[in-house]
Amino acid sequence: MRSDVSDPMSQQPLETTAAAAELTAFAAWARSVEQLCDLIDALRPLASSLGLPDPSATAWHGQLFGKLRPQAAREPVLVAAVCGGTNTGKSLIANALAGSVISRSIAEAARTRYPVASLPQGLASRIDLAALFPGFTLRPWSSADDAIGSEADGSENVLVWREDRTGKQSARLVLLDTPDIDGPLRTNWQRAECVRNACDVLVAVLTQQKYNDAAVREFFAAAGAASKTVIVIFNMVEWPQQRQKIGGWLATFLAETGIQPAAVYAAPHHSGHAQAGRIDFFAMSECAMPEAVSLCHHIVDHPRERADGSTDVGASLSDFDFDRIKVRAMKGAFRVVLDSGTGVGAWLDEIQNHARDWQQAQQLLANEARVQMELPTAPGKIVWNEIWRWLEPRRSTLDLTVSGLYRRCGSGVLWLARRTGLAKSEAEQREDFSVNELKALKQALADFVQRLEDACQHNSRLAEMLGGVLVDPDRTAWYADLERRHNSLPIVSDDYRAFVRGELDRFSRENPDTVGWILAGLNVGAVARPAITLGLGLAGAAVVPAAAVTAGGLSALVHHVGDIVVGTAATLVGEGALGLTVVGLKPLLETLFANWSAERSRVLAETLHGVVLGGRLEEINRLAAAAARPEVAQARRLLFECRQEFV
Ligand SMILES: Nc1nc2c(ncn2[C@@H]2O[C@H](COP(=O)(O)OP(=O)(O)OP(=O)(O)O)[C@@H](O)[C@H]2O)c(=O)[nH]1
Ligand SMILES: [Mg+2]
Repeated sequence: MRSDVSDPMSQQPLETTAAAAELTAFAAWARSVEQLCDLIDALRPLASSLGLPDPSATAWHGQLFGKLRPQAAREPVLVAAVCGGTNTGKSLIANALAGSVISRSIAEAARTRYPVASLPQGLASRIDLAALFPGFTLRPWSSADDAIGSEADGSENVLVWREDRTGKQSARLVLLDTPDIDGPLRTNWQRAECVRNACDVLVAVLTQQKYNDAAVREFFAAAGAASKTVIVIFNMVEWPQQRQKIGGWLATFLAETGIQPAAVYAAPHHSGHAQAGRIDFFAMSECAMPEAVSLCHHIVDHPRERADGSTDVGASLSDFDFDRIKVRAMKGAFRVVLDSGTGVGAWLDEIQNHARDWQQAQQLLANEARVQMELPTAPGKIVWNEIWRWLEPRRSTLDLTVSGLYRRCGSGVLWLARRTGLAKSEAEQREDFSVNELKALKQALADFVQRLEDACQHNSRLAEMLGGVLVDPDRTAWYADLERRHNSLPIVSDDYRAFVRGELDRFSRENPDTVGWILAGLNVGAVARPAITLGLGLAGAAVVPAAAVTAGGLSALVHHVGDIVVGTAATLVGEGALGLTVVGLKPLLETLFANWSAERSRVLAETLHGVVLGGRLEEINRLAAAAARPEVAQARRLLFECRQEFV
């Protein structure tokens, strides 16, 4: 989506060239870039859980977060960085280009630890430097040793800056010295990479020894892929004896990196000059690249040649066609981000592919990891007590009469039943129920683990996640945990209470005269004996008992419960004597009992899963749902829109 960014470059109006107009157009994409970054940040933790490598090391991430986001809507300064292997003379060269010693050049390797930026005068107060160089802590320059740092320095990424004191630096040029890309300190490489990502122009410092090292090739290939403009300087050359060889070295370097340099220079090996901080550059006109040269036509048209034939490369930088180089680098960055094989889209593909693996794992668990469990007969009082609780405040005089009558009848029935061994006290019933339920649960646990093991055999993702849990587990601990959790389960939950109240409220509204019917059953033990399949709380298998209540799978159970409740009441109390009918009451009781069973089953299933799987089930669900995350679709839409414009 295009945004209406007000002209962010108004502080320094551009010439009305075609390239300048193109640069202004980038600002319109700043919002899309910002949104894309936010979406990627939101998806990163998920991608990491899916096992994807951290994207921050990828080329697209570097260009998106290190270049496009900071620069799309910002004043288009040209960022030029001196980069290369350790001890190749980068600092010496950066100082020469800046016309001043901004970064100490030292005989030992890997000594420059922090990038040092030379800014045009006035820029620091005009732009937000920290935003231009994300990931760095900005520190004003105090001496040429700032970049050396010390052993005591931590891993903080510092970028030292100062404004140009010569007054010669182009008003839109930011020039940087950078740490090495191949020395022993990895943090140096990373800092150099961050600067490389942000820059438009790279001054590649190569030596005979290092022009073809793997780390060097890799570093510059990324710059080539992102269409940065590259100036190659072969340093420490035996001059002019080795001049003929430079063409060969260069050809290898270019073939390996895909770079087309805008200019190529040789800097002769000269200890005396180097120690005095001086270095000379000789243009290798025989190595010029026709295509790239057009970006720097001034260099060719007006070479900044000195009397001795050397070139003032620092002054040449000011002659660059800034706008065209900037546009090229910005478009190059977009191309890296939008590349269908290696860009953001490929990362989203990976997320979705991994998520699909998890969907398969999820499906397998849903199909396989189910256990049958015979729940013991539930004491009817569990539900009746709830009904009674609801009735108590509503009892009218008439109700009280009826209630008293039935209570007496009921008590008589219970007394009889107990005497004949048919009924137990409520506490005894509950105790029996609890013991039997735990026994059934333990059996289900053993079955469940067996099924999980089988599932792991057929799915590597599951084996990865569950293997550690299932291999040689401390099963005694599981059983103890199961028992502990079971003990602490309330037999009637608050949710169920609320549900009963709601149902009874509804029922009494619709059947104001039938409250008395309920009383008929109060002292009669209603029995629920549900046979339950415990499935995992996964898509398609979620909460089997509850689903079954509505889908008819439990209809047998429901009728069973209803029949027992009502049938017992009729038989023991005497239907004819009391003149009661159970027609209206039956569906209500069915619902109340069936839902108690459904909820109980769900809670037991969750307990069982909790014991064996802990939070892994939620994790599997989360991973399987990754493909459908809205951020993925939104990111794809943004990529599509950008692709229309930039590819
Ligand atoms: N003889 C000679 N010495 C050079 C030349 N260029 C650089 N040096 C020396 O090489 C050493 C390293 O130079 P630096 O400019 O510090 O190199 P660097 O690439 O910045 O090194 P790190 O930042 O430590 O990776 C210094 O002692 C320089 O004086 C050259 O062309 N000839
Ligand atoms: Mg250095």
